[in-house]
Amino acid sequence: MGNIVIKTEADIQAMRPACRLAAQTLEEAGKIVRIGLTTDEINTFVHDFTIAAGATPAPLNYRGYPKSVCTSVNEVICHGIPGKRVLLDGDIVNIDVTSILDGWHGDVSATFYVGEPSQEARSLVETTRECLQLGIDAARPGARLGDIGAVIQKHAEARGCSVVRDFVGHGIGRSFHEGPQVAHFGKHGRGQRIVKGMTFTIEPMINQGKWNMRVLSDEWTAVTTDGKLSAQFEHTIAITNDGVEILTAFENPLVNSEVFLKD
Ligand code: EYF
Ligand code: CO
Repeated sequence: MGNIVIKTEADIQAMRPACRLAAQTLEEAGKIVRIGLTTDEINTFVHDFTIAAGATPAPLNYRGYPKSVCTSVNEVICHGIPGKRVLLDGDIVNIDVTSILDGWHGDVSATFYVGEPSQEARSLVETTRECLQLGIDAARPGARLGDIGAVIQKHAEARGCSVVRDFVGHGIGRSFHEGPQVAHFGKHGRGQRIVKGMTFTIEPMINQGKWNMRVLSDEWTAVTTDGKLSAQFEHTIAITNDGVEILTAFENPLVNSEVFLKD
């Protein structure tokens, strides 16, 4: 995954537009989620929106990945490839956007409801949203990466869910993936010390059932082995003097995600 690159204030300032664009793209993509949409239509939307902003979709051709966004439906944990899959009432879909703007990356994802979710789906998605927020709250100078994993794991398991082991958050900046690796499980006081100037993602993948995964024959799509639901949320953050800045913060509530709870 590469070395940890500590960013200066000027670097973080330069990263902000890429992160803002990724967040805006995800906000807009969430608005088009509806019963009957194909995941390929999400890909087209994200691709065109990104290009229109003068940016590049980082996933496209990244290590051979064939599309501009990942769309992970129901039992798909991550790296779902957009295609002919039609979204159905009750599905959940994670949209994972990474934009490159002026040489800097911003990486953000959220899970959206399609139509009316089951109680189980809603419980998993809200637990996962909470896991990300708890992880962000644990990130500050002087803390350790294990503190982030520990709070996420504790919350997920208290809700009867499990934490995916095979994929981690990552440092990000001029590269899509750099150090450190940010596990979403672990122990308080363990792992690397968090310092000012680190920029990394936290992107917990939380399963309704067991954490085990397998990769489909397309060699990209990671699914739960037990066929149960998986959800994910992600932000890119920067470690500041006394805490954290969410570089991919949303300007508005996410339509078809948290706004659902206000109904
Ligand atoms: C075995 C890819 C490479 N990898 C990571 C390439 O961090 C991400 N999202 O938050 C992320 C997104 C994508 C990604 C999109 C494509 N890839 C996928 C699966 C396996 C692999 O290398
Ligand atoms: Co990521």
